[in-house]
Amino acid sequence: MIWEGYLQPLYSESYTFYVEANDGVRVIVNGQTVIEYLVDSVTDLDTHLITSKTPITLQAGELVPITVQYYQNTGVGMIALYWLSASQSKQIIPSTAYFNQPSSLPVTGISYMIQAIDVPMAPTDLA
Ligand SMILES: [Ca+2]
Repeated sequence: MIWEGYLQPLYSESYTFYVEANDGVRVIVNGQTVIEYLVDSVTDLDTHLITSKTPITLQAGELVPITVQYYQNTGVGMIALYWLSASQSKQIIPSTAYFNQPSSLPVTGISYMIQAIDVPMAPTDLA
């Protein structure tokens, strides 16, 4: 699954990104891969909490392209994306900071935390 869009930070500061995921994830901000952990989680109860290797400097109010690539293998699937800077407390990035297009209004009405549980297949032969 791939999400593509734009982020609008509040501060002209160096940002660190965090992803909590089950299973694998890659995050690209402004063309720079900041998180890459394409690894299955060990169990359904386990999530990876990955911190970006290198902080990335963003400008207040300027839209920066972001791509999140995610895959779910088996069992539970979830992903949450966080950010942190000197003035920005660590939080799940709110929908008001996401834009579909550089000139559009913020994305609204969409949850950016996804949790899904595999539904076992029903037996097909009950004879
Ligand atoms: Ca999983």
